[in-house]
Amino acid sequence: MAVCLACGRHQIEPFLSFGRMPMADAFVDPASPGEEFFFNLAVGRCPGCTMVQLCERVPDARMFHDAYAYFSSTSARMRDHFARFAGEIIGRVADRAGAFVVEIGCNDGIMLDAFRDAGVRHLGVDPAGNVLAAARDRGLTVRQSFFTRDSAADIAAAHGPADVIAAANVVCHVADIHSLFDGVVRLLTADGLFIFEDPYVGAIVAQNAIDQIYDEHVFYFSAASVHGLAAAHGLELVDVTAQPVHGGELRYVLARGGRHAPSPRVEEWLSREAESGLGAAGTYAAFARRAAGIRDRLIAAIDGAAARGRRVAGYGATAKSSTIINYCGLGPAQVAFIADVTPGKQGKLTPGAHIPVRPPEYFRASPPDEAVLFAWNHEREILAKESWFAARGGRWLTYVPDVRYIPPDSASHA
Ligand code: JHZ
Ligand code: ZN
Repeated sequence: MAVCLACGRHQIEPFLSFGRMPMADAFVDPASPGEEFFFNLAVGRCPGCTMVQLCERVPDARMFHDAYAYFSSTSARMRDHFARFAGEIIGRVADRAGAFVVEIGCNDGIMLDAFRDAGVRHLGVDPAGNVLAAARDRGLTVRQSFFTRDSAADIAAAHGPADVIAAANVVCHVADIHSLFDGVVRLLTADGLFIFEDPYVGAIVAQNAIDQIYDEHVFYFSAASVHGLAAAHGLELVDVTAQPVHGGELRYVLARGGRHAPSPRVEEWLSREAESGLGAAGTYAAFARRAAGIRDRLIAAIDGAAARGRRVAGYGATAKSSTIINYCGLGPAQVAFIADVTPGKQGKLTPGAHIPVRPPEYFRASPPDEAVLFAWNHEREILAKESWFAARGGRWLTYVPDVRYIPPDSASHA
């Protein structure tokens, strides 16, 4: 039994176990397969602070290294999202001469571009050398390291305090969350803001997004759990807004206690969560039961397609897909290949299941009859890009919030 990483006071209560799972971004090179690393993927809830978190973790250095598989700039819609996010930050610091913005986990620089263009002093911090090289090539100022209490002190000494510290899809990845928060407290100016966004556990539960659960996602935040975490570090949650990306996220704005008047939205989110029972054990027990149903229906849909002689492939070799694919026990016999635009994933095999990853050109040259949309959070972008697929009779299959075809199944296909 593990102790809660957030409050350190209670044993986590596991509510969903996927069994032995590979690392979600550990694509296998068929030329040098090596030995894959497996761990027990299970999530639990803290009965004290309600933080949802992994019960067992993979060491950081195994996940975030110089061959990191995910490049943030692969989605045009996400580029727009981050341009808007950066625009809001630039608006907040516009009146401060020499303002300094730090982004934790900047990846290939998808958000920092806007600071460079606006002439705002910035620093991107990321442990993964390969994605950071892409950011450096874009003329961005970056530093290769994890963001910890020590590296934050080094950054403060070298560059001065930060007016804004931003992070997107990063804070929920950091098991040593107290080191990260200590670092934020050290680096932030007196009136500075720490703004971060991550998948919202309320959206994961509401949408049955079971594949958001994988090694890199250590925490599944709510307004209530972030509120508690902030308070433990003398910070205050001063704003919360919903973001329609990655299946539904919350963006949290934190400041030193008493320095910024909180928006009424904070109370609204906290009461909404309390009223809906988001922190309650029963919410997660029910979620775990629905997970098993989705697995069974997805296997049935894919087996049913094969029984009708239809060829099935996938689209988007996402980190998320590792969970659903391995949980369903799928392999290349069921899903012939997965199309993905990321050059570093192409030619590789998916973790555990060993489904080949191919470029989208292969999907176009050799289209399947049915395509499982593993990048379901990019549905609009991908279906628009590949509109020819449905037009020629291809069918998209998704499993969020439940197993269904897009557009809905019709008798003509049966
Ligand atoms: P996408 C990663 O998760 C890992 P993943 C990480 N842990 C995290 O939290 C989120 O990102 C932020 C491809 N694609 O965004 C690119 C196309 O091929 O759902 C990606 O491989 N064509 C940091 O991997 C994948 O799909 C397209 O048109 O679950 C999408 O991955 C588009 C839009 C994407 O995140
Ligand atoms: Zn706790």
